Amino acid sequence: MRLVVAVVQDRDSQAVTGALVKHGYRVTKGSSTGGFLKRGNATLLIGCEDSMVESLVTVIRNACEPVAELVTGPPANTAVGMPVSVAVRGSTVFVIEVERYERL
Ligand code: 2BA
Repeated sequence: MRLVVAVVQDRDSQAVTGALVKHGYRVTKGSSTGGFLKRGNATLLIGCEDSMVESLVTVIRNACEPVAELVTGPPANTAVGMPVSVAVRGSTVFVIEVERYERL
């Protein structure tokens, strides 16, 4: 069993969760905020069998905007007033081994 944690951009979150559910995955979506740009994003928790992880990553990749977004401007709420130019990717994915999984 694995727990996949995927941070996706707000604009892609509905498409990604919809695609995951359509492909049979169980998903929990939480609202989150990126620490650098202070923009809203979504953090998805998906528990699945090891053998399903690769196809899960493919589903996420296909449901996100393919082109990384270039944001130019100062990150909000920082002391640094300098504009920044960063490429925001479709998704950042972590795969964690699960010791125990129960649905009670
Ligand atoms: P943010 O933290 O708001 O980061 C937005 C984008 O700013 C990042 O895009 C990256 O291109 C850039 N960036 C972030 N931290 C930076 C730093 N210390 N110096 C220079 N540039 C920096 P992505 O890498 O696509 O990340 C998108 C969002 O995914 C992040 O939003 C954050 O919410 C999450 N994320 C990415 N990597 C993470 C990690 N290692 N741990 C936890 N969350 C992560």
